Amino acid sequence: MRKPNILVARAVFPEVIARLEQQFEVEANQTDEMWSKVQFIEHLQGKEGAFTTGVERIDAEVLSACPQLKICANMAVGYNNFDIDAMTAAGVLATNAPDVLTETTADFGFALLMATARRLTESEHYLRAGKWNRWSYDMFAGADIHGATLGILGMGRIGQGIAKRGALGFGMKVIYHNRSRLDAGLEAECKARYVGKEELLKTADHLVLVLPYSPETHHTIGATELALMKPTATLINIARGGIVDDAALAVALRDKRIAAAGLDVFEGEPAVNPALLTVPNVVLTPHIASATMPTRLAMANLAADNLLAFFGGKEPVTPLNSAVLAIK
Ligand code: 8YV
Repeated sequence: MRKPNILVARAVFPEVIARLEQQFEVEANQTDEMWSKVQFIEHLQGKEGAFTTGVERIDAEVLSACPQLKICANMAVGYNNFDIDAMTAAGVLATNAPDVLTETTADFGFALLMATARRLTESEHYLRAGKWNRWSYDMFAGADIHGATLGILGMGRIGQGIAKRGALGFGMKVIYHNRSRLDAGLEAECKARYVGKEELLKTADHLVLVLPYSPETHHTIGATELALMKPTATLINIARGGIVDDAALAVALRDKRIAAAGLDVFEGEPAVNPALLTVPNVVLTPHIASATMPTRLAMANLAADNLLAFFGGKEPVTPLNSAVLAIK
């Protein structure tokens, strides 16, 4: 029997490729060469399935150039690289990779928060540069985590994981804002209090962003929102580039309108706004919140599970537009 053919758009674990090769004809970009959109389309043409990693854009242009395509499985929980409406209209199933990365990503959100509030990288650079020749009472004095007010914008699974770490591990007061309020049971579990967005911005000592990116959430944090925050506040973005207006943030950090920021995601990444590189009070990491080997392997296997289930005639594990399945 003919095996369905799929494209694996970026380098992933060889054992996951081997799993896929048992059921599919696989073209895998194991060199991890970054393809332009035109090159991506060239490779995708004639393929029935795609294994994507959260950056390859699947939109009307790609879909019309690749009419054989039936499913795109993202190895990421975020799926703003997918135009879901266009995919649904074209009858192409979209799947993502939620849950398996929740705790790892929440760990990282907390790590970035602590590194930022306690000025970890800034002080390490100082030490490495040989500038440390004496102790002083205020040297790299930062902000406390324990007992502080933790604000969370976007209270999905990862936001809830961060809330629990803050409340249960560090005795923080947790407030959150979300499109919809959590039910009372979940609020109690997270020890989190629902507030309006303005109160969140004004009250949080540390504000962590964990909301999905969409045109509606573009620049959720810009100059106006930054001006509402405490001058002592810390801002952490582990959500997506574009949620924060990076240019406005660089100005706010330079002018000390907020104390510090920790950023794992950037507008236009892997490019980083050069102004952010010139301010010392920011911790910058290259989109690694989910990066532990067990978690990345689980994410890759989940994307593979979705492809295998779909072509095996079974229910995909984490579909995003199941309406497509009903039509088939
Ligand atoms: C991914 C992420 O590593 O899952 C997500 O949405 O942002 C990260 O965990 C990234 O999207 C690349 O796949």
